[in-house]
Amino acid sequence: MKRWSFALSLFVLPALFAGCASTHPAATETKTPMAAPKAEAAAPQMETAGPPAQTAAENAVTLWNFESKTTDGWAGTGNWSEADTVNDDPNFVKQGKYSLKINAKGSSGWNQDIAVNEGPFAPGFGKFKTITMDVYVPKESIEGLQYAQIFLVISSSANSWFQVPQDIKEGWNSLQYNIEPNEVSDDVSQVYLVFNSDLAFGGPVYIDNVVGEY
Ligand SMILES: [Ca+2]
Repeated sequence: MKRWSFALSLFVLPALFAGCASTHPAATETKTPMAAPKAEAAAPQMETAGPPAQTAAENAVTLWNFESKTTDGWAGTGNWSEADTVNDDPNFVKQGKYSLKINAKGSSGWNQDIAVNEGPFAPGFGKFKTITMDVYVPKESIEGLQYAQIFLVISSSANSWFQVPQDIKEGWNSLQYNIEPNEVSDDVSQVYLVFNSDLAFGGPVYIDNVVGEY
């Protein structure tokens, strides 16, 4: 929650100070008297946000970690409507107590119905440079497959179908999806995890610790 409020301040404050000639924090403070009244009201928030050194370290937002003991809005559609559940087996959790279990058994080829999220989404979603996540693939889920991938697909007004693929292998995978500039705007409507494989998955895949970085 702390990160969320901080991330919010990252975007609110620059917007409030947009009237100033410079966005440098020191320059902004000295120019506060020239700014509109609402800019003065925002000054105490800037103090709680801390010095620039902390800003650099706090450039990530946890998007989904499933510690709410829910799927955090992830669900399958159509024939896959029962595919997404929350997992509490610690063997398949990277952080905390819970992860997302996607039952991919029988999924073959391109499957964009297996995991869809319609929000609400974290503020500033359109400014992420990367989205990372930890994925656990049990041996029996992927055995015999020549290739298996999870595409991250982000739908927004900038691009209704921005997609990035990543290969997955048996065991833990640390996946990083690079977001191209101007391909995702803040008005995200859906995020998909699209499964793609040559043959059918034999079981579930677990997702945890999905993080967006600016
Ligand atoms: Ca977790």
